[in-house]
Amino acid sequence: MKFADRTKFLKSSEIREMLKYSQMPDMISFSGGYPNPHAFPSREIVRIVEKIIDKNKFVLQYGPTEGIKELREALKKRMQKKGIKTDIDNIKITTGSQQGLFLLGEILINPGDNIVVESPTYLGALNAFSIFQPNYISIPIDENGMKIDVLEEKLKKEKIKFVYTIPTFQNPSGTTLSLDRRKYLLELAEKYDFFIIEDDPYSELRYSGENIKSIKSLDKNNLVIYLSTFSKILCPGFRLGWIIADEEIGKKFEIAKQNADLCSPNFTQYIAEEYINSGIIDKQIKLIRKMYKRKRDIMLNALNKYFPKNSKWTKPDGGMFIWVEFHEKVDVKKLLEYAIKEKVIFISGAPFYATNPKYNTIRLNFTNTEDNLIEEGIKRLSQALKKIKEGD
Ligand code: PMP
Ligand code: G9A
Repeated sequence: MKFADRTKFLKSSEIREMLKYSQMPDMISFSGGYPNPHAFPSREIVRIVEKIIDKNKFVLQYGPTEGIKELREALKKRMQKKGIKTDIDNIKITTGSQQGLFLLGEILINPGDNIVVESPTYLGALNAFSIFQPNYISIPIDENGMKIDVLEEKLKKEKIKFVYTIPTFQNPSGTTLSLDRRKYLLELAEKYDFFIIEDDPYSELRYSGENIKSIKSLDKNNLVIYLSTFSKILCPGFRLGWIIADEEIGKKFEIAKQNADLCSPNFTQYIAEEYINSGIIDKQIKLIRKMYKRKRDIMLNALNKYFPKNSKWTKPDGGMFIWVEFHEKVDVKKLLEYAIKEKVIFISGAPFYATNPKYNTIRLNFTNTEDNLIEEGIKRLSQALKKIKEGD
């Protein structure tokens, strides 16, 4: 056998697989959670590069594994404004949050360890963790996020290593964990001695409702490992994220990162630092919110207009996704085949479940489609739905 035994647990990402379809001419893609390219601050990036490239000899150099100090300082201040008090030594820059998830899996998961995930959850996290062979415990969600009372019942019977949660504008469902549940989760983490991995790429993208404190900002005992990313507030092409963790985890994480990629690019880190310190970031986030709010509303209206009344969908206050649950008889695999013919794509819901997938669910991204094509795409999807019903 050529490959290592653990490659049995390597799973390819449905999001990546759909990329080939999204590049076809005339295809309307609601698949990948891609920011809108019009939301990238391209001109500002050019100006920043011109400003720093000749002046700073470190911009094109290798850098420290934990990330450049200047960016960690800028993030420390920014995090403080969000109620997260941290020292720069506890902040580690990552090559996207995806790397953060993978390296956390590497340093925390033993084969067979119980880890708790939301049901559904971000499939990229499941794929990153799975190679380390955890035993997944899935906890259902409702419109207020993970059902913490169901978690508590599990905890009475089983010891767990950590809970992985995307509490704000979750990928894939768009739902948000209520403040009460955040507090309740923290109480359980203390009582039953486990970590919380709080994955927070979307909280800056709020379009309605009131801000809710991050779990990390409520955490007095260093039980929360926090991850965030520049992918949705600057651009994913930079491949930059960060984690905030206590000293012990941070040190081990840093060594794992040394071995993975030595360091994240200095080039993009210096640009990100200037993007924060110049204040461009806040203007840009305002613009992004305005654009995405409009797109969310167009998609919700179109769903109301075209989708069958026996299906239901989430109404997110932010983020990038709407989660649809069809009538049980709808076979989403078939729907995708018909949808591709109608020139519209989405991501099937099943791969977002660690256990017991619901095959009648789909995820719709609303950020990367032109306004005038969102309604058209939903109309095409409803036509595909009608066709599978007719057995066409
Ligand atoms: N976590 C979640 C919940 C995500 O939705 C994503 C991708 N959008 C990531 C992590 C990875 O993001 P990135 O590597 O681009 O920072
Ligand atoms: O679609 C998402 O959830 C984010 C993007 C992931 C990817 O490009 O694989």
